[in-house]
Amino acid sequence: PLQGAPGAAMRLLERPRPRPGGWDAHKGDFGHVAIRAGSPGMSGAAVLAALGALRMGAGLVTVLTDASVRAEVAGQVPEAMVRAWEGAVPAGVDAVLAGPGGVTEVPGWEGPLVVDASALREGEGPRWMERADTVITPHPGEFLRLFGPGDGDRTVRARAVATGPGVLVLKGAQTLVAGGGLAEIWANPTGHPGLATGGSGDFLAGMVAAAAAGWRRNPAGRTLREAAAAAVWLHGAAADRLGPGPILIRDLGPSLAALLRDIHSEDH
Ligand code: NPW
Ligand code: AMP
Ligand code: MG
Repeated sequence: PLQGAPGAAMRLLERPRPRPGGWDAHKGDFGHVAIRAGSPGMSGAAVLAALGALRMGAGLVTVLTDASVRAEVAGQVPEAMVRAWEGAVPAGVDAVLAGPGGVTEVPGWEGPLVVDASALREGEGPRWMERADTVITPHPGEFLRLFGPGDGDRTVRARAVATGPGVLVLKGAQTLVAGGGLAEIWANPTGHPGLATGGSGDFLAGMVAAAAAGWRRNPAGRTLREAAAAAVWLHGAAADRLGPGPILIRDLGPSLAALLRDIHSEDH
């Protein structure tokens, strides 16, 4: 059941609807996602984030990774361009994801940004929530690292920290979406504990980054918060479609593809 402070404005996310030129349009409308991810021992996080972005429909994905794992990542995702990180985001990128797989620094990038995993550094939560065009995707442990301990349940805490323009995706069962200038909290009804396994959040972060790139290409459609929420809903629904029980995260890819095909064909 949903928990929240008495009288708190809260509602469940609904299935996102396709819109031409929106987050779920043809791949050319989605734009170019750069993924700053991966390090020795954690190249898989970069691979899964790239797959999440591509399955969400990103037009182009460039992975910017540690030179030592570049070939490993490239071998797993031939659809993505994979380059060694050289200190800057290449020209033409619409949205950047930073953090999965041990990446702690975020490049000097002013555009749409998704911050996840290792880039969610201690005490830096308030700074992210003040940044426009930004989505942060902490799990509860990362949330604690970002914002420190506080009073109240996670809904109360999400509302308390998400007062600026940044978007907060607080992951877990019934992931919360907050911020972006809206007081209402959204709770995600999709997904199951099979998602609680390595790589799940990395795949989601890639999906959110693709949604952010789509938003950048078509800002008159959904808001960034709505785009992020759509990715959260689809990530859970792709898991639901695989049935209950443990999930191999890369299987979310084909499941998401089938789900998007259904959503598109119902709409046309
Ligand atoms: P505890 O002790 O487990 O209860 P970290 P990470 C807590 C990469 N990966 N509710 C947890 O608490 C990621 O991308 C790479 C409450 C612990 O204190 C990152 O870069 C993979 N608490 C890096 O690994 C696949 C929770 O948070 C701390 C919680 C580290 O990411 C795996 C753990 O957080 C992984 O994605 C919850 N639901 N969840 C790859 N194949 O390359 C966690 N905590 O230390 O940031 O560890 O999330 O594994
Ligand atoms: P991470 O911890 O970064 O790998 O992210 C885990 C992902 O799995 C997030 O999208 C969570 O919302 C999701 N997840 C974890 N546990 C559950 C659960 N019990 N029910 C639904 N989704 C979950
Ligand atoms: Mg994670």
